Amino acid sequence: MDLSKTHIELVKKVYESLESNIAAFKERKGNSLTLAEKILYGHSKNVNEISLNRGEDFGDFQPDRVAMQDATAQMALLQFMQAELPETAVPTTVHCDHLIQAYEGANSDLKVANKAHKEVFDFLRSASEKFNIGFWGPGAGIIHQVVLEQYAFPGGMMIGTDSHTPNAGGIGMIAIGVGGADAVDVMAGMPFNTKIPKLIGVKLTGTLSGWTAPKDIILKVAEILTVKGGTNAIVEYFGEGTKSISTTGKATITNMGAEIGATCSIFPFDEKGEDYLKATGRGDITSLANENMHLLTADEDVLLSPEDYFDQVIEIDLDSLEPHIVGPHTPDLARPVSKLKEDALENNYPIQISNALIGSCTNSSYEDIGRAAYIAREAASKGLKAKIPLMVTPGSEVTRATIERDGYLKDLEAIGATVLANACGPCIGQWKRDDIKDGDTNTIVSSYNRNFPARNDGNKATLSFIGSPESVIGLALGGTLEFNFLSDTLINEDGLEVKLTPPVAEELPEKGFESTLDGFIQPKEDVDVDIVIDSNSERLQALTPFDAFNENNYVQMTVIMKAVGKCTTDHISPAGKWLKYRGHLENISQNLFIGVNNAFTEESGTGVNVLNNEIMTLPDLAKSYHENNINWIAIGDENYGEGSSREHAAMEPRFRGCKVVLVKSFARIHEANLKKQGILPLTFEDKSDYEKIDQNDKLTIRNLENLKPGSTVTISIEKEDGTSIEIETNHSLSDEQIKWFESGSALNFIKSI
Ligand code: MIC
Ligand code: SF4
Repeated sequence: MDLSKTHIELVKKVYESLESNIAAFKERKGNSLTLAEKILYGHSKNVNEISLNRGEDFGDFQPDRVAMQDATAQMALLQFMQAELPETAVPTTVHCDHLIQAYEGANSDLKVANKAHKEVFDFLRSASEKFNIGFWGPGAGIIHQVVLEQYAFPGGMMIGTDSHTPNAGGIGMIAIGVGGADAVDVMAGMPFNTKIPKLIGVKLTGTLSGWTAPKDIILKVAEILTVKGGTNAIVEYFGEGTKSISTTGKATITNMGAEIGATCSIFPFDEKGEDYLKATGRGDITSLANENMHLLTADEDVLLSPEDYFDQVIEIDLDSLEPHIVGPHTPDLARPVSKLKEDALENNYPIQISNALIGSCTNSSYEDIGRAAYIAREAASKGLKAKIPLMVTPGSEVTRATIERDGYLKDLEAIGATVLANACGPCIGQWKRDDIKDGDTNTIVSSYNRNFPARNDGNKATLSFIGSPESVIGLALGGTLEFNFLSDTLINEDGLEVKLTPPVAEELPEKGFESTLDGFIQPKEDVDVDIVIDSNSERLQALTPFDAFNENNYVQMTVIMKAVGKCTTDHISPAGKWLKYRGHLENISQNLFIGVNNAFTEESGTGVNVLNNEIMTLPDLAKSYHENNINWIAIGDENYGEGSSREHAAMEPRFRGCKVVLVKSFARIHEANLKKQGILPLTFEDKSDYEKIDQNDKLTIRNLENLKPGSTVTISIEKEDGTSIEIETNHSLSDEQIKWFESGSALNFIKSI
């Protein structure tokens, strides 16, 4: 079967089962349904038994597709190989996008990447061939754009080993970011088990206009809900305002739902969706979707009295929404562009911008680049150029070829832009900068989605701000955070004062998209492929199963570190130069906790070795404890593990002897990843107990063999002076997840049944 697209037969089957499941669920609930409920419960494994207890219980779901990107697919496929199955149970794709480093521009950067990562790309290609997985090679595009263009369909459900998988929610799909082990379950034919999400409704009124873009909607939502406000919830958008937003604009919004911790976000299917499906060569799905609109939109009552159906409702008026700029260091630190200057001066942010970047999986659509190109064209005609380096990362080869054909790339190049490969590049630290040294404080602006410290260039002193592509181009022309492109003027090359006008561009290409499958490899049928992993490889390492539960491991655990404040997966296992080791657990463990601010030491990424009181880097400390068979526990603050889906942030501590992670609160994907790998994730019953844990304490948990869903876990803390105290903690393991814990990992459990 052709694996380059979703086949109409699959969509038909999905609509048939949605029809009967939704009817059954409606009867059980005895009430109208939101769109999220329809698609989510419509995909439940057993609609008659699934719990109605949102935000508390776990449920089993059956996704229609799986997608993986190169940096997470390696570990996922290494785990899938252990299941010894001939092929994946549901259609699956692999996308090579994260490993390509941005330096000189698309062509030469791709050549360098193909050489540097040959071993990994070969592994991914042969594993894809063996397990009948569609393979998108380097240069074909960023996973979420390719998925939106080729595979996403309204009413479908997919999981992807990347936190921005919810991008596909823009066309009405429930698309959830997961760790590799969750993907392995589904590829092995098992259900996807997750906490049944709560429902947040976002009502959009008015219409977007002028400089304001879809990005500004999600930046506003992030400001309102904060980085943890969406945890274990689906965000459903509704209201008149949704109708004026293009499908790719909607995808920008659902993509960045990851930044508020949402399980996923979704928009109803509408005319914009139809246009998009047609433009991307999927008119057949449009007709089918139109016949099934009742499955792809919320019930009328929900729109009339949303408060009765959602756990929380917020409202945003698009008529009065201003462009926003967020950052630095967190995506929920927002202000309208008119306040940027004042805020920057007040906080001493470097006013001069060093680089501007547009594109990424979040904002690289035809419309985004079209609006950016409009501003560039106007600027060039008025004698202006970008004052600072400007980089563009297109999201897919289909879009890149189209924007090239339609002259948009030329417009951007004319004001000084460099076009990079169709890949993540600087969004994930794959950016070789020659213009600054490590430690140099500087400001950058991008249209990406994440801005945690060190994320883009590995330099913690870089202050990264995020805005829409149009805002970024505006700032690139002004060159400083002081420039308000809405109202200020610029002096052009002839010394004249000029002003920019609001951008206008087509949502979709009038001449259609360039149709190209460049970089896609269809697995050959009936070919027996051997996957070879060189035992001396630095990049790939076969996995060995983790040990099963042993109660003695939870006695007198040493505290390796106590994270203070934000501790994202970029703090626990950064990407950038470490992406190279994503297929080699031992080598990548050398980055464990390297960005963590530890309460017990001054310099981030360091800890005190209890064996000799020496201060060492946390990865070295973890290694030393591992070699000395010391069981350890890590302590964390709020929203621990925010950000990426990378399961390395759970596998590395597990590999190095971590038994428990105890925090004030968890981000969803990271907590799930810890459970999958056999680490016990616990939260403080009383958050102030966090203060009671000191460097030299020894923590003991007894009776874990009697762990039950909902039971509390008592930890006794033995202090250095011989006294001890007890604290209560909570776990969220379900019956099934307790079995994973007892087996040592979810994978060990699957293999045992
Ligand atoms: C990210 O945006 O942080 C990433 C890199 O895409 C990650 C995945 C990874 O770490 O490989 C994500 O979002 O899940
Ligand atoms: Fe790639 Fe950045 Fe998108 Fe992650 S957020 S998938 S790194 S472009």
